[in-house]
Amino acid sequence: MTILEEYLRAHVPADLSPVISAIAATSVTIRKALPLSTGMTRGMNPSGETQAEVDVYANEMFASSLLATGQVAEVASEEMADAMAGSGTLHVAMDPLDGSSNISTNNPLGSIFGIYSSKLPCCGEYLTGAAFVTYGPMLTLTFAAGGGVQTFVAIERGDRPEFNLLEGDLRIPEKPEVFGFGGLRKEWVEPVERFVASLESRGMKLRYGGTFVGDYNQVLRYGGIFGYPALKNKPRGKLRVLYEAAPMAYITRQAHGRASNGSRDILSLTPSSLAESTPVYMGTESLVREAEAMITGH
Ligand code: FBP
Repeated sequence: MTILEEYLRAHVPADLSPVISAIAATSVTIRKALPLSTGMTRGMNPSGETQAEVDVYANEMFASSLLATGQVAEVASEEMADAMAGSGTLHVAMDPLDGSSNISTNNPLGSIFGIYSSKLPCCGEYLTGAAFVTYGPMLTLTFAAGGGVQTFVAIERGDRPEFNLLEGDLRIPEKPEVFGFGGLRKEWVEPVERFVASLESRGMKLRYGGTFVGDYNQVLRYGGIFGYPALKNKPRGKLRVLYEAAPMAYITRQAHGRASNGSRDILSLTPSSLAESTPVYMGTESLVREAEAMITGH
């Protein structure tokens, strides 16, 4: 069994490796804290969403462990208005706890990280690595650092779990099986309504639980498409470019899929603010290109 530390030493650049290691170690702490903090706070994040207790806790834990690596120049977060400064050269943008509104229903949760080589906000093409943690039946860490997509699983060994390779060089299946689209159907723009109806008519299975990470794991495994589309009342959709869409787009590209805002590659977007959002369509390349053709009309 390949363990994470071995893999990082052999395959990941020396500045990125401690960052991935810190994410893995801190995810174990977050996992343990989940049952103890299921409440909501009175606080609001910069996107105007009520913060769950665990949003605030996860933000503090990940920010301090990332800065403690000495490799990080700044940490920006969905839960903070401004980035925190550090002494390194890498720029990390994170969604410390994705889908936190699902904690009380015990649905899968996630944490998402984009590791950039340029000051934030910046274009997705400056990503040098990306990672996401899934808090589900298993605790898994999926990441890409230029050499394909790897998934490691936490296995209880002694007092601290060890991360072992679960799946190497993940490729999104070309034969699509599942789809999941967020937002209220009555709010979808017309081309999206038509596109989803065509997926249903092809007998594809609906998989939507309301956590980006949990839902996208299904697409990465079975092939298909995840979308949080442009809405009639929210033409920029809901998911944030820097913290959510671009890091998952980086992993999608490394897994030979495609990630789009409906007309162009999400990694080509340059957000003008830290919390800027974008419509998201990602997964099996052929399906995403089909969605783009319907949305752009050509
Ligand atoms: P946060 O919990 O990080 O704010 O994430 C947003 C999110 O919960 C995604 O995980 C999910 O895909 C989407 O919002 C669900 O939105 P909706 O409830 O509108 O379908």
